[in-house]
Amino acid sequence: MSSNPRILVIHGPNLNLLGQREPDVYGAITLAEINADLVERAEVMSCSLEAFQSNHEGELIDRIQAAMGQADGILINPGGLTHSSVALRDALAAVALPVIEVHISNVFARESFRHHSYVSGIALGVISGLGAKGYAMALSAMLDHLRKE
Ligand code: CA2
Repeated sequence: MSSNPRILVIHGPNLNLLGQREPDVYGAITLAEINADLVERAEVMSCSLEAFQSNHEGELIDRIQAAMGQADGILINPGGLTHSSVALRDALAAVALPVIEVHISNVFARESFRHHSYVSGIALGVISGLGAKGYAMALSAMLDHLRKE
């Protein structure tokens, strides 16, 4: 593994609304602020980081496929597709990159339909319920993983 890993951060449907709706569940931070914080951290930790958000399952799958050979690890908050998308899981499995799944809210403290994730079974790990800080934790864990490979 190169000492300057390339990290792709994927945000699924509706996460563009962060900071604008439901601050009691998802906090007041915007997606742009989360991404800017991650880019800053990536610079400090000598890696490159690109973030992508889409409300469309097919666009997310296209972006994941394009990461083959272009990224070393993926951090993903699949949003509601976590609980419904076999196709997203298949795309992540196909690119065979290490994946860390992030959820801002604690999905296990919410409705039972949020307790199952199609992604967790192919993920290196899952962070749920620690707010937007979970993304920074996931970045740090991914870099530890890649640098030990
Ligand atoms: O807690 C998370 O990060 C979730 O992935 C968020 C998803 C939800 O379906 C998952 O069960 C848990 C929802 C994303 C919607 O994000 C919004 C953000 C602000 C306002 C409204 C929705």
